[in-house]
Amino acid sequence: MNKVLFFNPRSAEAKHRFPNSIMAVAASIDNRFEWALVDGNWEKDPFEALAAYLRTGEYRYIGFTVMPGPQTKQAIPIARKIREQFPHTIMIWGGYFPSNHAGIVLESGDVDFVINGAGEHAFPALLDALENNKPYELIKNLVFRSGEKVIKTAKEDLFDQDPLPSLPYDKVDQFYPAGQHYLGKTWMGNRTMAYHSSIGCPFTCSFCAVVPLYEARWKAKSAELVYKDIKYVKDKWGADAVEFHDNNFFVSEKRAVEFSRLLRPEQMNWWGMARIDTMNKFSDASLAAIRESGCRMIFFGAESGSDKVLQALDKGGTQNAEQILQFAERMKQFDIIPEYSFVLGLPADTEEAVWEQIIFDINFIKQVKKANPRTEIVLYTYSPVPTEGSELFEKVKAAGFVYPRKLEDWCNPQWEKFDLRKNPLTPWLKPEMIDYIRNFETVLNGYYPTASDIRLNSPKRNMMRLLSGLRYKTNFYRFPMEIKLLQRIWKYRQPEIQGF
Ligand code: B12
Ligand code: SF4
Repeated sequence: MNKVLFFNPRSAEAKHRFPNSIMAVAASIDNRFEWALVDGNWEKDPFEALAAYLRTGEYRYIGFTVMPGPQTKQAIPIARKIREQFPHTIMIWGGYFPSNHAGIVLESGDVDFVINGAGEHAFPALLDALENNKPYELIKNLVFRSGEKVIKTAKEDLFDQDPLPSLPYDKVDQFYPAGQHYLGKTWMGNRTMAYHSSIGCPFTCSFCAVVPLYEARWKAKSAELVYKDIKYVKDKWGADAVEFHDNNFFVSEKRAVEFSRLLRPEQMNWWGMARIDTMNKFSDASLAAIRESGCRMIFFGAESGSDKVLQALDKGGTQNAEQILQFAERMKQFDIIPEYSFVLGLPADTEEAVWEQIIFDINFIKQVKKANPRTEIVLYTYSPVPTEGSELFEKVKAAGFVYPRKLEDWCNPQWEKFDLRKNPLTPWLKPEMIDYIRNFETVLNGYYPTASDIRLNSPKRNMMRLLSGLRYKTNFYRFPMEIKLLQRIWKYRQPEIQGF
């Protein structure tokens, strides 16, 4: 039987976490195929590490997981080298980048198959077909080339998560001892683990990359199973905090509360992502139970303070500006820090309208801070994802925005910045607007330094606040060099780039 080699390209500079994407698909073939893992986060020369396995001649299949940004930067050139030096290897990519950009990935000629969305059924089915020379054309969630054509098969319904095979923690530990590699020091704990307890999201926000993959579907592991996995990692490797990487952990109030009750005796801090309108419906008793179990901070997509923009973003219809402010206020009584992300720089009919929206949202963010100064703010600039058919994406295309035409172009520094949602190449967003947003961000981070930076002690925080106060209060954000200098010296962290 041929073996399978998995590659997790470098995704962060530090604080590496369990490669959950690879672990989910590796679990699905664990009892049928021998497999090995190369984690680009831990290899000086990841190509060499992969090549060492491939030279044995035992590995016919190689699976890459690729999210946009830094992972593409490592994945693209390495895939090319593998194609050149090991041409008989069958290369299969999965994850958000290839799922959303399958055409360009396959047209490169370096990748043979893309798994579009969930891989737990599609991947073993594909390997079975290839091993046994059977047709693969009817396997769901698959994209491949047939001559010059790119063929996308039907999407599979999301399946129940509990019956899936257990995550291969012990096997991963053999390649990269988990205690030293996958539990990091964060503001929540000394040995923070990452866990992914549900797949997809039931909403259809028009700017979000999750929508084309999971088409408004969501399936979760039961509270018991999530607890069992976390307890396993705690008992075996000493995890003392958990980051939930689910797109939307809190879809079910019942599950969140059940899980909280189970976790409470373990005394672990935790963090997850949610929607404001969903959580605002949670009872006070539920929110209290969640906090008592160790939940310290929750990430919410606030997106904008304008109801018109929220509508254009298709935020589900029930989230509005008033609610965003009130909810920030409500979280104070539970001592849970709300972490609000905003998407600035959406397309509008005129340049003035783009400016107006930016200034409006910046002022709104200041209102949020007034309502609850502990609210953490994460500022993104809108980087289009191909949410085909949405009004927003139609507007984006009409404005002349185009994605790179070749896979290797995604490695250009400008497209990397696009992925980081810091400096998108959208035609309506002028450089001075980006400067304005980034300068405001610097002043905001100076006046309200993030609670998640464990290196910033009180004197440093006070110093930054003092330095930024006048600018913040007078809306003067231009050239905040003095704050930038301090942030550089103290290596101020940005959660959205450097990991949660
Ligand atoms: C963890 C994570 C990170 C971490 C990386 C962790 C680390 N320390 O190494 C950090 C914080 C660094 C990060 C950063 C970024 N991330 Co990120 N990240 C995630 C997150 C939350 C979880 C990924 C994960 O483990 N999923 C769990 C697995 C089980 O799900 P999955 O990946 O979808 O895998 C399934 C399928 O896709 C498929 N599959 C996946 N891989 C493979 C491989 C093979 C071979 C096969 C067959 C199948 C397959 O099968 C799996 C099981 O069904 C996702 C959101 C999410 N919930 O997935 C965002 C997400 C992938 N990130 C995203 C982005 C944009 C980024 C950034 C580029 C930008 C940003 N500002 O956020 C930065 C890059 C900065 C940087 N320095 O790397 C976006 C991608 C959006 C898009 N346009 O496609 C996502 C979807 C978040 C979002 N909702 O917007 N990220
Ligand atoms: S609620 Fe969040 S994860 Fe779900 S579609 Fe909207 S932005 Fe995406």
